[in-house]
Amino acid sequence: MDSFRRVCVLGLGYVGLPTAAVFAGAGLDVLGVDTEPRVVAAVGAGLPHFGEPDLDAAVRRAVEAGKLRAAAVPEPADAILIAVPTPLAGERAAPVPDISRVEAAARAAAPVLRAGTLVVVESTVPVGTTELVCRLLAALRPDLTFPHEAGEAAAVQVAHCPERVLPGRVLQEIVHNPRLIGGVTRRCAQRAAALYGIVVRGECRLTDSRTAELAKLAENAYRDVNVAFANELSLVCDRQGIDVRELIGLANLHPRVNILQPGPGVGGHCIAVDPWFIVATNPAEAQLIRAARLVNDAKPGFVVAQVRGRAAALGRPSGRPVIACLGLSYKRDVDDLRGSPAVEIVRRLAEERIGELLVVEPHVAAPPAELAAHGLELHDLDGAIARAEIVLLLVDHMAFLRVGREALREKVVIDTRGVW
Ligand code: SAJ
Repeated sequence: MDSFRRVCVLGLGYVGLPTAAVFAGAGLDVLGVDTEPRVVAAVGAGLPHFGEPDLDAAVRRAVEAGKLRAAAVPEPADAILIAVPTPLAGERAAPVPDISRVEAAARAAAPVLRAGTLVVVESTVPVGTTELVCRLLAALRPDLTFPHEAGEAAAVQVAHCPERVLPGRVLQEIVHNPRLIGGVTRRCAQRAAALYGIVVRGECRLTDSRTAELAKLAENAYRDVNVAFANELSLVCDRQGIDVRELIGLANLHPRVNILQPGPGVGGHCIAVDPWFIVATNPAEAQLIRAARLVNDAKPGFVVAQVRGRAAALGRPSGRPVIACLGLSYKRDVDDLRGSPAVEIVRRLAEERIGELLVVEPHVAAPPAELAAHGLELHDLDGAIARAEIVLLLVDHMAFLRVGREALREKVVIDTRGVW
């Protein structure tokens, strides 16, 4: 019977910190490790450094119980989880995965490995990265054996168990989602399944590390392709003078059709990123996945053109109508602005000096630097709508759904989410 008492989580971001809190909540001794001193200080004090429902209480409880600690460097543990970001690098038209943080985490973990340690890569990674981590660890620890060479007899086990949690529902989904357990060998997968079995209530499905790596990428590419289909339909409908929401509602009456919703573009650090991990290594095969990325990346430009056109049609002598821009985050009811199409749209409107922009984002305290650089500040919802001639809804936050028809009367409304 495998027993895991001590777990070390490398990377205390939106996956690593909730994961650390969940294992600590199950009674394990968890050390959270991060290279950012500010993150270590915050977590050590029981305070998450980003917003996520129920995370505050979970982290505070775990720290108060002495089950969760934070540090800058790893300590020996029964299991070491790597949950660091894997962003894109290179040119925007043909980006490539940057796995340098995974490599750095593996290098940081190497000195504390011992016979019996399980290493799990949770970060979303290109196919082959888990085996690459094995090779890297083996080079640094010639005194230990690793599964890519020693197979089932290896002293250290290595697996890929990709996170699949949806921001906004992370704590529930860590526990209740089915989990992919990709072992470099069968024994690696079995040990990882034993670890996740402590907290995961969903099915733990065992496979090899390469299949688990591609399955995770395929999930996000699937969603990206489906959103791209909806976004492409929105362009077709715009040209044909057809209401795309009505169209999708009608098409979805078909029992085997389920079209997603068009929006201002696809943002965040997963769906807009991970498909490129497939394209970068399979450029000839991944034509559809690449096309979907390009369709979704072009959508902010379409929204900017819409606003430009509607602003010009108002015919203000100053040429600059007041535009309320509602929402900056990459999706509803989160405070995450990374890769957000809303931020891109507002920045491009500011660069082109289209209108006087009143930005509203109830989930953050200050505008991001790229908007502050244009002198933009945050405004309150009611005041911004009252002053605006054009109301541009970019994110379907709950707070915006309550805006009454009365408040929007005689305004030009551009609702990129179709909620009004
Ligand atoms: N979006 C639309 N229309 C839709 C659905 C989404 O425009 O009908 C947009 C959103 O507004 C947002 C973007 O797509 O800008 C992505 O949002 P999302 O809610 O689809 O996904 P993420 O990026 O928050 O989280 C995804 C999830 N993956 C899948 O649903 C397949 C999550 O389970 C993953 O764990 C996460 O990526 C990740 O970390 O990889």
